[in-house]
Amino acid sequence: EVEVPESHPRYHSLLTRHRIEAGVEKGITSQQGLIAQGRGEAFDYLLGEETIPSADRAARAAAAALLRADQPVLSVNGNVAALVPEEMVELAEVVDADLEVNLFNRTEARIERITDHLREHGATDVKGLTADARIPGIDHERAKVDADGIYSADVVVVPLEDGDRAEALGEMGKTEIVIDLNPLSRSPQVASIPIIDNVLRALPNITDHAEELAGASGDELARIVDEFDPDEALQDAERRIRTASESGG
Ligand code: PTJ
Repeated sequence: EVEVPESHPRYHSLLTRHRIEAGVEKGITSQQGLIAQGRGEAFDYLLGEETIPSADRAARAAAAALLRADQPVLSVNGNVAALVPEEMVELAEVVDADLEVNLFNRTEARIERITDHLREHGATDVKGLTADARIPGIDHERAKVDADGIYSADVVVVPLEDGDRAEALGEMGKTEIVIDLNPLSRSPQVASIPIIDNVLRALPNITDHAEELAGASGDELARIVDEFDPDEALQDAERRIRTASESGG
């Protein structure tokens, strides 16, 4: 690992890049993951590299939806595994969700490596290798999911999901929570709860909200979910980005 001094103005951004690079070296993250990271960074820069208030409200709604769920599942891909393995395991514990490795560029070898990597970070049961069900309307490889995991889940967290799959999961009637830095991307646009934030900040934030809402009644949780407006959250993030780029960042 490369040493980055904490005083460096782009410390967090550089650290994140190194984690993704290390993920590629370990065979956890795909080459395309590097490109995705670069795209994400540009949007994060324009968002001020902070959790904007509308993204915080989305994270709270996500926590409420997860706590209310009968069968919540957190989907893990190569970027998420490299960036936030511990945070995924922690959120799964707090909201009693399953973890499922589900890849855009699916290979069994990478699923196995990510599963091991999550276990090293404290996960006990990791789904994704059984792949005995299919998401309807998606081409074969990308449709593969576990029957007792994403396929039957009522609430799914899909960070950095591709648009086709996000849409297909939504059509299956699931409450879909998407974390993506680009508010114009199709996946957050079709999500029930889009969180326009970096996974590095969004995941621990959902966990914090879930811990805080742990004693809330079912009615209270339902109210938090119902009051959340996805279009407003998307528009707010887009406005932030446009204002930042007009003023030169
Ligand atoms: O490991 P796999 O095979 O499942 O592949 C995962 C990637 C992410 C490579 C794959 O799903 C992909 O190609 O995604 P896209 O189409 O490049 O989209 C990635 C989206 O995530 C973009 O909208 C980025 O802005 C966003 N993004 C990138 N890094 C982050 C992010 N959003 C939140 N936090 C990040 N750290």
